[in-house]
Amino acid sequence: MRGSGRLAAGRLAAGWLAAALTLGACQSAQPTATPPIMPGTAAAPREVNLIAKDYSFVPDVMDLIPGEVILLHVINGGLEIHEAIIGDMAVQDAWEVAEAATVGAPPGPTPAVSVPPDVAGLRVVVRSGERVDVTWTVPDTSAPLIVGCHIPGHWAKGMQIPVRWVAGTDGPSAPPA
Ligand SMILES: [Cu+2]
Repeated sequence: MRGSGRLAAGRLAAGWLAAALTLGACQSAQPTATPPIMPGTAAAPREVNLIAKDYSFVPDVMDLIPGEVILLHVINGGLEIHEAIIGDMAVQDAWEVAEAATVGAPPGPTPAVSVPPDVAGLRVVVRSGERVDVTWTVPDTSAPLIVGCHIPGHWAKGMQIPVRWVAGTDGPSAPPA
């Protein structure tokens, strides 16, 4: 009996391992489409989680609805300071250049780092282990936007993900078609 019990336990463990491997395979595949989401409003912002690690973002794409209001939670699960800058390529370039000037200064961005308002985008700086919450009105556009980190060297290490524009549902109050 004891022998067969061990065998059963072994099979169970193998099953869990296979399931874990399958999950791992799914996570490394292309980003999957999310189910329809309701756009956030000023009264009820939609919550969006973004995790910064050393040196990547999770998830690897940010789904946003043009014009909605979100409550963005940026969580730093890494050991280094990170930031999330949301904007187009001009915004990303501006911050990359501005923050490169901080190389050699004490760790982290200094208050002196800034860019012209028209290329500022949204910037959320988060220290290791911290979470910063920001309410933000998403631009009403379909132009390409990127989420990037420009702490010196981080962009080049892969801290950049695209915004994927999605169509929100009209919600339960939608008029009948
Ligand atoms: Cu970073």
